[in-house]
Amino acid sequence: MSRKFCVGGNWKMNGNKAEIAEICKGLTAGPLDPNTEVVVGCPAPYLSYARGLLPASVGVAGQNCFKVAKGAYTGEISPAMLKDIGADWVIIGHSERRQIFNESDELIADKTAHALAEGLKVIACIGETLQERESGQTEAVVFRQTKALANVIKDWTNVVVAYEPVWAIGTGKTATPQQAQEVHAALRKWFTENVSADVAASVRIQYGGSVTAANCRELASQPDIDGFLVGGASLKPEFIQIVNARQ
Ligand code: G2H
Repeated sequence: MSRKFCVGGNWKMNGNKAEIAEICKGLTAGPLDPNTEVVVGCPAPYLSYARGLLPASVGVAGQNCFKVAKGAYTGEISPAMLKDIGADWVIIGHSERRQIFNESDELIADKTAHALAEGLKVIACIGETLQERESGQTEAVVFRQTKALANVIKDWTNVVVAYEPVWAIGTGKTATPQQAQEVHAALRKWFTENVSADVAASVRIQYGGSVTAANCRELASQPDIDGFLVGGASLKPEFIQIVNARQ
């Protein structure tokens, strides 16, 4: 089964109107590989602004959402609100949410279930810390995180999994293509054994963690890497080269 390559930009808490306009100008000029699905994760206050500046072919994602539709949850944003202002995706469970904001596997699963029920597509992030990798727990950790998602996801069509080893995030330390491929292949095997062969063959698994124009091609050539979630480099013109990594 062929999986459409999918590259997400995760701008994190960066940018202002002028800078976002510049990034959107670059994405509009492209050229972007038509065989790659492109999504940008924009800070919530600028989602509508970015949506207005980007071509329709580029999806716009929130970087977080809450697990219910509305109510007394000061500071939170619901999937319905994201949809209402033109976002079609949301990034959930990024390691910065897990580590800085103490989000648990269960909360991330609840958010994912609700976002999907509201009609958003989800980039669901998983990944091990350096300590977990060094103590040989990489698979156990990513399987546990994926299992929490699988407990609530009935239909994986609108889910992209982003494998982001925490030790490679924003550190300039990329996983080698072999290290990334090894975990992606293990995840696909986990899907075969715990969800279904169909989902294992069709679910897209992005790699994230210090992806750049310089390292994206070799990573993109790995059979189980179906795209990237890109932080720092998504704020720069080189993001276009990353989108086009398979060309
Ligand atoms: C990982 C990634 C984007 P960076 O957080 O999700 O960021 O590419 O800066 O490591």
